[in-house]
Amino acid sequence: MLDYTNAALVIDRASGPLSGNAAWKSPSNIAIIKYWGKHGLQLPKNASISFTLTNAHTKTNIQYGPKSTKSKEVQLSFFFEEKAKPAFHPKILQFIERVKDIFPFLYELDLEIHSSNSFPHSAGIASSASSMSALALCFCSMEQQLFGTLPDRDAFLKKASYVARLGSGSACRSVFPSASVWGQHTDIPGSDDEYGIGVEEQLHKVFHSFRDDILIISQSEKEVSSTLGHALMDSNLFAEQRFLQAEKNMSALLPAFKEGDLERFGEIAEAEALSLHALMMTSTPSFILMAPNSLEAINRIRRFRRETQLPVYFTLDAGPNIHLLYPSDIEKQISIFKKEQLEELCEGNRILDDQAGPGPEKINL
Ligand code: 2P0
Repeated sequence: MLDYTNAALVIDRASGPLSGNAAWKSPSNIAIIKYWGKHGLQLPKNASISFTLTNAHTKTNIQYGPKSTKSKEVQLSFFFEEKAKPAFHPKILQFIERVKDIFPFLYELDLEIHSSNSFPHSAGIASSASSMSALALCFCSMEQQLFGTLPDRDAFLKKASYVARLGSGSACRSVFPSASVWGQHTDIPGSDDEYGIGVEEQLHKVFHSFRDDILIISQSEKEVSSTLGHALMDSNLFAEQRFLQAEKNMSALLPAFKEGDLERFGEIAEAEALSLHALMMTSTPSFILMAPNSLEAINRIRRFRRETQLPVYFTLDAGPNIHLLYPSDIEKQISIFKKEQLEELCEGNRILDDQAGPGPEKINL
């Protein structure tokens, strides 16, 4: 077990200036082997692997200064897209509470947080991975600025991933380029339940810039919160089988990732997405998170693949939107397919193009 608690990280030991800012741009990610079911403090029931996205990201800037009151509470003001959003305070305060022994200095400063998303508000896209990873990276930068204790890049990212996990499980996979594994798995040396690891070097290069275009089938809010979704696994009749299935799928996916075996990759990606939805359908209460157009898109993708022999596949998150997965060298053919057959299935004909990318970026202000 890693122990990042550090009572020495308090302001009277700080070596740097007490005012400053820390800013990061951090991406969302899309899981290919899904995390669904957790235990303890944000620990996964099975290992998962995801592509780190590029265009879907959150930018967060924390301006901090000496605390202006004697209150023991965290002094926070939060702005989302330049508007004060006190409604977001409880979620951020809960996150800070969870990391209070890791970053005790957060309680000794005034914090003004500005955040914005690159993707539209009402796109039905979960923002917890990008927003929580951006916050975690900012907290680590503040530690480095105030105490100089995180100079090493690998140690910095490992801690950021650990901390991001405490904000939202999937967020711990957002801090590495191309792809990340979270959760202990026998086939992956260094994998751990407490933080994600980067696995870019284990991917064939066809996957380095793999496309993930998001078909916005519905832009409404998620019907099932991830908290509820994970909790439903505690009583799902198929849970134990599911965790075994995920483990096997990971073992089968890793060689496909290494060799660039697109067919095997696609088969596993689709099976994982449909299993995730099957689990929600068989939970009590039960949820059907696909919409009629999700199913129509899946059928069209499979038909197009059969007819053209092109390696285009899909995955889904816990919602109706379809993620279209394909290698970048067939972009032209897929662009025509999207225009002719998929756009009309999307709300406002909306498709957000994205791809695996370089991971978070520090913003120097
Ligand atoms: C994943 N999802 O692996 C899976 C697949 C959605 C479907 O992780 O409660 O927001 O914050 O740890 O990470 C969504 O759940 O859940 C999720 P919490 P999270 O990406």
